[in-house]
Amino acid sequence: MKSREERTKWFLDDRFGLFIHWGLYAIPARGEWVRSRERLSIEDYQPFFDEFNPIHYDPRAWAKAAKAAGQKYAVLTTKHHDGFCLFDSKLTDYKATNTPAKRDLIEEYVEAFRSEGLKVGFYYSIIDWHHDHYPKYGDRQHPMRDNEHYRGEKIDFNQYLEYMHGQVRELLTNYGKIDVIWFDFSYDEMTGEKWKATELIEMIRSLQPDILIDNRLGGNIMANEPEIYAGDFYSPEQIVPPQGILNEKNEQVPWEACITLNDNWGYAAHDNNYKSPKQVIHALVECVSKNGNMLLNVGPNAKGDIPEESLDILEAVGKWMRQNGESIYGCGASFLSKPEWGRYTQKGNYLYAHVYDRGIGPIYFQGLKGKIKRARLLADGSELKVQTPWMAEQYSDIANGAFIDLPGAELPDEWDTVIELELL
Ligand code: FHN
Repeated sequence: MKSREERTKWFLDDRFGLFIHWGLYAIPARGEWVRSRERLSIEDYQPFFDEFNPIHYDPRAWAKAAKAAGQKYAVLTTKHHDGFCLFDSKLTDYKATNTPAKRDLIEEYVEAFRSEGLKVGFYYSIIDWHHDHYPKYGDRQHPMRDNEHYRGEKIDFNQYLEYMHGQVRELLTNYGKIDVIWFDFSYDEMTGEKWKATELIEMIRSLQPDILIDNRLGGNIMANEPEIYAGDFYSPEQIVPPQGILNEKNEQVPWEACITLNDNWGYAAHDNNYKSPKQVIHALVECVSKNGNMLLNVGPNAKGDIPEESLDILEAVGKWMRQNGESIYGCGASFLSKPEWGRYTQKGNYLYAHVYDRGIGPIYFQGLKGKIKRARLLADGSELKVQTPWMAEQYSDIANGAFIDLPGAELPDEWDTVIELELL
């Protein structure tokens, strides 16, 4: 079996993925936790099952949008906490093929994204608010957590685990090579071997030896000797870890920050608090500058359409990526510390200066005197000259610094102007 380093090579090269949260919750359109927040019973939620028919669902269009945005892989919810399966599971009737949709939405997703050259990942919720044998009363977030009807209910959690493991087996058997399985999430005593995680991982590795697994089954991926189920990558959420992710031996741990475009993972009709393309680009650069990936989320609506606001952001990010993707793909942290004017990413002897602040005069590169073989504006390949300005010796550290002048008072790209430096 490949080492984690071998398995994650493509992941660290690709850097940028699309997260997709989609399911019945797109109909109430108040986010994917609507059942928990509003204490909706299965009966309250049933009308959404009875009407689910995403007539606009076109995963090929989704894949094209992701590809145009510069995203190299995708992770789609096969089942979220509400227990609704987008795939044709033989272990439940609570699935898309039994709704008016009458489609295996996962099969179509896999075919479409593969046809556009993207890698495919499955999100799978180990939490299940629909299954009879999942804990309810007193649970941290189950919709029926404080419903007296369920106090003292007798369940057989092993029946749930048999179901959960069985569905993971279906997902990793019936849809060809899967590149990522993204479990979500462990909490309180519901972690690790409570999920029979070792047995689950052994089954996964027997079916898909090279698949990447996130760290949300439990355990400690940063430990000296992580548990077998601690995962291949760490999964910070709605944050870019200030120092990146290192283990107890101070070694880099692969990580991927998952970020929403507005404030919801699942479709929320009234959530218009979208991030700007500039914020998304800066978040992606921030992740890569700290050896991380970014998984950027969209929440399609009940008809199967990705919201226009999300598509507009993806399109704008894609324009920047087409001009500057070399500063993202296969890049990581630089040997240099963060500069005053922006960020560095690096790939071998290519250093990428992400200039956010134009400042006045030339851009100063601490520590690079005599080390720059060639400087180019990455977006158009135009030459930039390394030159020490007049009087510099009187006011700055030119013993080891270098200066590169940018034409004009404004940045060529106000979101992020990237200078490619080939180092000697
Ligand atoms: O509860 C889920 C949430 O709905 C969403 O899926 C995020 C995405 O990472 N994960 C959990 C919250 O941590």
